[in-house]
Amino acid sequence: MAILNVTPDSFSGDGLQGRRDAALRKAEAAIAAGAGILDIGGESSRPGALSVSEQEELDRVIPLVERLAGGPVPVSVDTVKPGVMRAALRAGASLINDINAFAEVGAVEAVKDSDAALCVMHMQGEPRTMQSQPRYDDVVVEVSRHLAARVAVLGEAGVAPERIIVDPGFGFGKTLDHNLALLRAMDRIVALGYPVLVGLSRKSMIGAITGRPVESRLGGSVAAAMIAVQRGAHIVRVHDVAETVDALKVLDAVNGIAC
Ligand code: 7PM
Repeated sequence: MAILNVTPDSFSGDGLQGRRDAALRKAEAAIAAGAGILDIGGESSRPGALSVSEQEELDRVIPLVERLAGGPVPVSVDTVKPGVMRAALRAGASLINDINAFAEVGAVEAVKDSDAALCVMHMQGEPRTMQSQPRYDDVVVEVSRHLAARVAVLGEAGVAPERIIVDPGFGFGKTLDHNLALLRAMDRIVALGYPVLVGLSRKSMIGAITGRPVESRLGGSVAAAMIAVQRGAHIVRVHDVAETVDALKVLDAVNGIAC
């Protein structure tokens, strides 16, 4: 899954249309590099980030979804807003990726009657404050329970289990130790019985381990993606598609899986 952010901090200068054009070129490059899903996001979920208005997020994201849906790879939209979910589905999105696990009022309603896949992610707290003092008695148990509870809410609303993807939410209200515990226990997230998506690419845990700034975390990120897949993750959300695809081809070759 290739990350395509359409936020002012992700592309420098030249306004909304320039950012959309840059994102479109990036999407084409990601597809050529072997991405299987494009994940389009219009709101930065960086810890401490300010939220954007619904109209601004729609303006950033929907034209891109319209351009890319129906193309060679499915389009995912990374949003917590029910209005953006509805518009994304109308524009042809195949997956809604909600870091808030469809907990916003109206989010379940917005997605339940579509046939899109739904990614349910674990987060402790909210993006603005989640990294201040994350605390768990047992991070693996608590993340698993929370994911199962959110999946149950979707099921009660009539969402077929085949539509669900779960994500432990690396870095979302978690210390390095919490993130490492979750990566070590990937089999227990997999045991929930749904495809597992993980986002480790360039995250601060990679910085904490390697001592490198965000622009120098390629090697650490590829290693983390490999480990997650080897331990059973199905989808890796990454910035560096070509390098990650190469690494996973090596893994598949060793494991005897043709690709
Ligand atoms: C700044 C800090 C900007 C962190 C962006 C982020 C995930 C996600 C994100 C994830 C799923 C990033 C995050 N992370 N969606 N959206 N899983 N499903 O590093 O881990 O891209 S935003």
